[in-house]
Amino acid sequence: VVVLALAALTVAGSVSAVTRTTNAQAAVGTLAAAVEDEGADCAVSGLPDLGSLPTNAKLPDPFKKLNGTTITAKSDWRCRRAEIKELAEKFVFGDKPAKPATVTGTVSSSTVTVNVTHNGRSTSFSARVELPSGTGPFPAVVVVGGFGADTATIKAAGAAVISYDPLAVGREGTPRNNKQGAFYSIYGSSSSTGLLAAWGWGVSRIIDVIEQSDGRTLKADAMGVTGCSRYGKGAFAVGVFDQRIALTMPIESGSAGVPIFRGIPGEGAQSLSSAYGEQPWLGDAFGSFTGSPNRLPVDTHEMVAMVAPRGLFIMDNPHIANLGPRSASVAALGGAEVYKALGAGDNITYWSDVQDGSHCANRPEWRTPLQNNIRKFLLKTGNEPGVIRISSRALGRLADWRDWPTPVLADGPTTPPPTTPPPTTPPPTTPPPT
Ligand code: MCU
Repeated sequence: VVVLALAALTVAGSVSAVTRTTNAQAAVGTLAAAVEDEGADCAVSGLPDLGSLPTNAKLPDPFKKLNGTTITAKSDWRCRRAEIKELAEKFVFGDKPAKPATVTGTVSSSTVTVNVTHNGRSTSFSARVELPSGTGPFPAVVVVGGFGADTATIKAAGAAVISYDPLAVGREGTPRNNKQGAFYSIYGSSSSTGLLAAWGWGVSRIIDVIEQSDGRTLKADAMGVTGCSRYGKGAFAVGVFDQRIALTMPIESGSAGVPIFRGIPGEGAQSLSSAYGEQPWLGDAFGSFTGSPNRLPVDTHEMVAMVAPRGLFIMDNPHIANLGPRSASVAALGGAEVYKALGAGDNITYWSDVQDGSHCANRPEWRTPLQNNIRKFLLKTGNEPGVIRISSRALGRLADWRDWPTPVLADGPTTPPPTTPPPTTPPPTTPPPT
């Protein structure tokens, strides 16, 4: 039974009220998948070629499959998500390869080490661990890069902090044809995969090692990720591409992060050509779209949707137009339609109603929602509903960007399981013996 509940959010000062309809949800503990790519068995066909992409000024319909039909059941989402993943890899991020042939390593109370061997090439990297007080095993939040995340609050909530240096896995400052770092020592310096997918690959390997450990220190099934600015782009990509991540928390991610690529005209966000050219964050294939985002067959609202139904807490700064906070709010609202259709509307929070305008500041407004999200998705001791708090300084309107409805998705499978039909003609009667 689906219970419809109307969650009216507080109108406070400059916050615009957003009213959402959310469905009752399944137990939070089961939201993250046991594997990195839960839809890997979906046979995706019909991926478009670069040359045949239509122009679409609106956000692509997240519910419409590559074959042109619209999904009708919640169970259809996993293979529709697999299509979006393929599109996102092909045209935006570059390929994020599956788990390499050999991943080994160690987990201690101070370090996670990772060793990878694949196709005759080897690499390794490590990350610093800080445990909260109390007795483990602990959930953990991977902090991408060295700034902007409130690590004290994360630990106070009861989660460990894993400080991950993404630059060891995908270095900045290299030309696209000579990428460097652990990822590229395995897949080659001319790999067309961008840094964000490479950074995501590195976090996935950390999770592999935690999974393979004795489980006494860190819990692989209670992992979160966060990071600010370019590392907010990274944190977002980590959560989008690894379904073992139970809670994704990008902060002030800007272009190549949460904001829709199509972009609100005149907002003043970092342009796609600037973001594409500044660092090889996005995949090489994205170069075809910096001047024509309307040809992209995917946009970031669908990357938000790829995180569904898992926990997502997007933090944004409405004071810096260069970060594209209005365009980010549209991505969040668009992706939230998928959360709602899946009955998981309570699992997404977007929060740009903050006072301090400094980039990557430690913000008091986010402490309580940060702790609530950690309790709900990592410790599994809370169930605070998600909220959409868009600052009126940086308000985007989804209605301007979509030409598709949100379907009501059935709970059961689309096609009923085959049953043996009852016999329609009575069996021939044997004539009585004469
Ligand atoms: C918002 O993230 C980036 C931004 O895209 C870049 O243009 C700028 O150089 O750096 C920002 C950042 O990472 O700041 C710490």
